[in-house]
Order: sequence, then structure tokens, then C-alpha cells
Amino acid sequence: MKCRKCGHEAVINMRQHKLALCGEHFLEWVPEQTQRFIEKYGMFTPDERILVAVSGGKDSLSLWDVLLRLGYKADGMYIGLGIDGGVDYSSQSHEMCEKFLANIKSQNCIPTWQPTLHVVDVAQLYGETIPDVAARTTRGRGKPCSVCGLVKRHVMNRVARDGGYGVLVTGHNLDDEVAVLLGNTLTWNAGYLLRQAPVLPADKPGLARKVKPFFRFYERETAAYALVRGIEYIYDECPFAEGSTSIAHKEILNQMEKDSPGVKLRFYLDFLRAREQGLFAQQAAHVELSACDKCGQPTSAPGLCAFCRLWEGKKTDGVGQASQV
Ligand code: Q46
Ligand code: ZN
Ligand code: ZN
Repeated sequence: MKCRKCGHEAVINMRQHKLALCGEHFLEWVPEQTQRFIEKYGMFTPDERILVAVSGGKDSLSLWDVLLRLGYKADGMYIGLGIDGGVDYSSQSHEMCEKFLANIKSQNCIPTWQPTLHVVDVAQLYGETIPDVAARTTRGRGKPCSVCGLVKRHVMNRVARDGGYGVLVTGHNLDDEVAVLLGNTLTWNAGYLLRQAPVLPADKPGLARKVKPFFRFYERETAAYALVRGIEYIYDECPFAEGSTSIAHKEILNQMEKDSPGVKLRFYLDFLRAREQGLFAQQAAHVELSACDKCGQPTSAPGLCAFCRLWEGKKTDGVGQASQV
């Protein structure tokens, strides 16, 4: 397979675009496309300070790399979840983020910005690791993912607000988005479908807008970018991801993609179109958010938000203090 631009050996063939590219041209193509998506979906402007949630994985580190190379004022945020899983998962992923930062700074390839990495250690700040909180609460029964998602959302909002960032950026790729879309469609969860988008406006004044600049890239493309660019990342998935429905959905969708290249991208873009045309307009009218009595973040329940309720339980159980919340 030859590169469409220069005729050299291609490193990737993207069947859904009928496009094969060599390493050099692929490293140009990914930032170009990212910039196109940023503009097309009105994600952010070069003046805004951007907070990128990095996990040490290929998607988020590649995204931070691309945004910095494009000249955006992008800082990173790493959340230490305290997950070991026999592979020292959290410490390793933290190390990858630090390595990435040191590396990119030393390469002198960032036009203007001096990026920093914010590190939030959940156990240090709130007194317990994610698996510990999960084991103690009904929400975490069985798997810690629900608690983990809740804590990550809260911490991300908090760091963005405290740091004065207008935009919070995550590395979700098309495979992630389509797997969630399939799950939400199978249950026709209109509330979740309404909240699934590449750009989510801030829920409340002072909170950050949430955007996903890589949402149109297939996972194999972000992996290829990291590889060709020489970005070291953690290969292991979080040990709790094993056996999840979203992984099962990804496999089914990949099978469909094999038979019909582009089906994943079309599924997602057609959903966005339907959403824009008002498919969930009725649900939108019914969502009302108020500020949590304790932390001030938006919540659909009156009184305390779900995050603060997690640590309330801890207090009544007498396990420790949640005073830093
Ligand atoms: S980190 Fe957290 Fe994921 Fe691990 S515990 Fe589940 S939600 S799988 S993205
Ligand atoms: Zn080429
Ligand atoms: Zn709260």
C-alpha cells in the first residue's frame, strides 16, 4: 500500500476515507484534521486556556501532543485513582504523563506555551482510593467504574474551575463514542443520548465547556499517531475495564466495520445530525440543574450532588474526614 501524497510505503490505510498515508504524511494529517474538527464544531479558540485530562494512554497523550503542536495553550491534568490491579496501573500511568511532558518540552516543538501538568491524587485529597470508596458504597458494588466516573467528573470540573480554564478536553475517540452510543441506543436512554456530543456547553456559569477533539478518529488512528510520533504510553487498560459492556460493544462494532468500512463513523455522525434536528428536544426541556449545597457543582438532585453524597456516607460510617471536599 502506497501513501496517497508521496507514493512511499504507507504506515496506515484508513478504509473509511479510502486514504493510505506514510508516517510523515500521517503526522501532518492528524493535526490538520484535529484543527478542522476544532473549527467545524466550534470547540475553542487559540486565546483560550485549555485543560486536557490525561490518563497516560495513547488517546489523551496524543491529543495533548497535537494541541501543543498546533499552538494551543494546553495544560494537562492527571487524576491518581489509586488503582493497582497487579500492574501498578495508576503509578505507571502517572509516570507516562510526566515522561511525556518532559519529553515534549525537551523537543522544542511547541510554538509558545510552557505546559504544566496538574496532578490530583484522590486518596491524598479525599482520604480513599477509588477501589476503597467503591467497596464502601452501594454505587460501587461489583465494579468501581460508576464511582470512578463520578469522581473524575467532579475533580475535572474542580481543577478547571480553580485554574480558570474555560475548556476541558478529553481524548475520547470514535470507537469510545460509538460504543457508548450503541449502549445508550440499546436502552433508548434519551437523557444520556442528549448529553452525548463532541461539545457540551458549560452546565453553569463558571464551569468549563467539555470537548472531544479526537471524536472522529478511529482508535487505531490515535494508536498509530502515538506510535509514529514516538509517544510512550501505558498499554495496559485499567484492570477494571476487563469484561465491560463497552469493550463488548467495541468488538461488535469492529466486526461490522470489517464488513462495511465507515459504518462506525456514519452511525455517529448520523446520530449527531438527528440530535441537532431536535430528536431529543423534549428531554432537553426537562433537565433542570441546581448548585450542590456543599461543592457548588451542578446537580439534578436537590441538596447534595452525588459526589458529595459519596463522602457523606464516609462521615456517618466514622471512617474518616471528608473535610477537603
Ligand atoms: S479508569 Fe475508572 Fe475506567 Fe478503570 S475504574 Fe472503570 S472508569 S475502567 S475509563
Ligand atoms: Zn507520504
Ligand atoms: Zn457536591
